[in-house]
Amino acid sequence: MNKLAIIVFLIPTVCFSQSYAPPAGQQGTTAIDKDSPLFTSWATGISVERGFVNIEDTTIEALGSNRTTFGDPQNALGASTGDPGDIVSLGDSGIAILTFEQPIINGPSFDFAVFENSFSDDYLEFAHVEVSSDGINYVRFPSHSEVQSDVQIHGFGLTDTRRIYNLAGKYRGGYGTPFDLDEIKDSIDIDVNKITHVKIIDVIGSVGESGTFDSFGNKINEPFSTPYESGGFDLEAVGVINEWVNTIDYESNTLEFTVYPNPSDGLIKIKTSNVQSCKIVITNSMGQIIFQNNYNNQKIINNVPQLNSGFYTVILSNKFTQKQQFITVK
Ligand SMILES: [Ca+2]
Ligand SMILES: [Ca+2]
Ligand SMILES: [Ca+2]
Repeated sequence: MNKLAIIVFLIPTVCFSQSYAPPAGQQGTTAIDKDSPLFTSWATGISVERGFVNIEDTTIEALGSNRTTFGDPQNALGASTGDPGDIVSLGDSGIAILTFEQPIINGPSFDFAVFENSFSDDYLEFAHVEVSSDGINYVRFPSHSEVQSDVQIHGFGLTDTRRIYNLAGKYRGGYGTPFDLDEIKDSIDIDVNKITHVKIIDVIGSVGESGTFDSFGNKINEPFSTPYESGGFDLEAVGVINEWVNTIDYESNTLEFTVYPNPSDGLIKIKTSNVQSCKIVITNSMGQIIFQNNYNNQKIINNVPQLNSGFYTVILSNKFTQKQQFITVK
C-alpha cells in the first residue's frame, strides 16, 4: 500500500489530530539539516513568477508593487545558507521552477528537500511541490493539512507542524522538508528516475474563496494575509539527495591512461584516470601476455615487474571499453 493510500485509510480517525512528523530536532522528525552529507547537489537554475501581495485585494501594494519583490531569485540557488534574507519571496500563489545540473532520481528514501526561512518551528508558510521530467507535465506531491479551516490563521499566526504532511515549509530555516519520489512513482506523466524540474507553488492560506487545497480537498489554513514585499513562501534552497549519475559515460569517457617513461629501461608506471575498476594487460611483440592485473580506484599503478628490452602493448580495459598504448623498453 502506498503512503497516499495509507493516509486515505487513516483519515476518518486522524482528522484534526497531529499525525505527522514533529519539528526539527525532535524525535521522529523528517527535517534534514542544511549541512547534512545527504545532499549531493543543489538547484542550479530558477524562474520565478511572483504572486500578489494579497490575492484577495490586488490593489494592495508593498513598496509600490502589488506583487512581492523581496529577494533575488538567484538566492534560491546553491547550497542552503540558513540566512533568512538569502531567499526569494513568492507572494500569494507565486511560483518558482528550479532546474538542476543532473536529474533527480527515485533513490532510497527521500530524494530532495525544500528549504524555507522560518525563524521558528511554528510560524510556518507553506508551498505545494510538483515535479516534472520535461518542464511541461508536472505531478504534485500528495499533501495533507489537519489544521482546522474554520478560523483564519492571521498573518503572524502559528501552526503545529505535526498537522502538516508533504508541504514545503514544514520546517524552520536551515532544515529541509524532504520529498520521496517513490510516493508518485506510478504517475504516467513523469519519469521519477529523471526529474528535471521542481515547481514550488505558494499555498494561499486563506480559508476564504481564494484558498488552496490539500490532496483531500481540505483548505490549507496558513498565515493570511501577509501583505508585504516579502509575503508568501520564502524559498531559500532546494537540495538534491539522489541524483542521476551516468555510470556508462563516466567509465568510458574517463578511461584514459599514460605509460611512463616511454621509452623506458624496463621499469614503467601507469597513470590512469580515476576509473572505478579496470584491468591492465601487457603483451609482448608476439602477443603473449606477460602481465595482467585488476585494479579498483587506483590512479598510479607501479607494481608492473621489470620488462626485458623489446616492444610491448599495454591494454587498459573495463566492462565498457578498452584502450591500448605501445611502449618500448631499451
Ligand atoms: Ca526515493
Ligand atoms: Ca502563502
Ligand atoms: Ca538561499
